[in-house]
Amino acid sequence: MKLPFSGRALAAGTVAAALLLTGGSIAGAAPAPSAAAAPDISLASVKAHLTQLQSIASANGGNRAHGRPGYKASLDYVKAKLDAAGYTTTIQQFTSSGRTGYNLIADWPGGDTNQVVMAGSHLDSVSSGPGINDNGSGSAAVLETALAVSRAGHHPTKHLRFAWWGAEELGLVGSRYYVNTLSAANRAKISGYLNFDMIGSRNAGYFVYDDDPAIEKTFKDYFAGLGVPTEIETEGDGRSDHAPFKSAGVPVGGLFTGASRYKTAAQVAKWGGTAGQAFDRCYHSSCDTTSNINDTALDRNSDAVAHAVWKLSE
Ligand code: DTR
Ligand code: CA
Ligand code: ZN
Ligand code: ZN
Repeated sequence: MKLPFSGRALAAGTVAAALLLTGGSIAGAAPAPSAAAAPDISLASVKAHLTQLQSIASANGGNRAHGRPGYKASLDYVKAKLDAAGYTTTIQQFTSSGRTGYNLIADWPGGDTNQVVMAGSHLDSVSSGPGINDNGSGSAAVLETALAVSRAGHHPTKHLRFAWWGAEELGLVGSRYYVNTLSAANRAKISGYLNFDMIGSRNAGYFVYDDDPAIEKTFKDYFAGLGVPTEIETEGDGRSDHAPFKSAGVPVGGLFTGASRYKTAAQVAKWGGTAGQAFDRCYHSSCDTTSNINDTALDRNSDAVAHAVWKLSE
């Protein structure tokens, strides 16, 4: 039976309550939820990661694609930051299209490992460009959120796990490999998976995945608090790394600022920008560089990533 995010927490809680009633002891009983709010995620820090990813692409044939030196250099950059911040990192290796691919998994020590909240993004680009919006933006926001958890010495009730996927552009290969190689028991421990793929599009829209209701509400409430209207994400089913988790019955959600579809006049009225133009006109192109980022969208979405990680793991 597929439980929604809120239901999984409740189920875990119910078991805990049952044990208490029977006098059973629960090692690590969940403390009262912390009211701590997520810190502001610095746009400058997120953009500093994008500058590094741009430099990596420039030094490696102009891309960070699966199986190319730029991808592994990107992974090594992210891993070094996380290792220095106290994460337990794991590199998962796989093969796709005859080339070696890598996922990076980073566990934050502590929390109830029977309730794992995951946040992830694909780190690979297409071979035609550096992939700064697609998907340096999601990767940098997830990285900076993970670093903020460490800087804050934050220890939520649930266990936090962050992931950077390989070979998404070849068909969700890395995330599918991760989900398919999880045991059923470990898969059932994942309370929810949050996906961030393209969250800084120049002609940005603010789209929230309409999958798990509790996760969707967390994002929509956050943007409502900013006075930013959102729309549900309609083109994404099966088109990014949340799909393998959803197929496995894990509650999923995420954010998206748009790719090659055109922004409408009605959307311009909500969000500004340019009607009749793609949300990201450098989608899968060589011009997807650090100049292809909307700072306001990247900042708002980075803060939304942190808000959801704090809120859904408390
Ligand atoms: N498949 C992603 C871009 C993408 C296109 N539509 C959606 C919807 C939701 C998330 C991502 C996407 C890529 O090219 O990496
Ligand atoms: Ca911010
Ligand atoms: Zn892409
Ligand atoms: Zn992408």
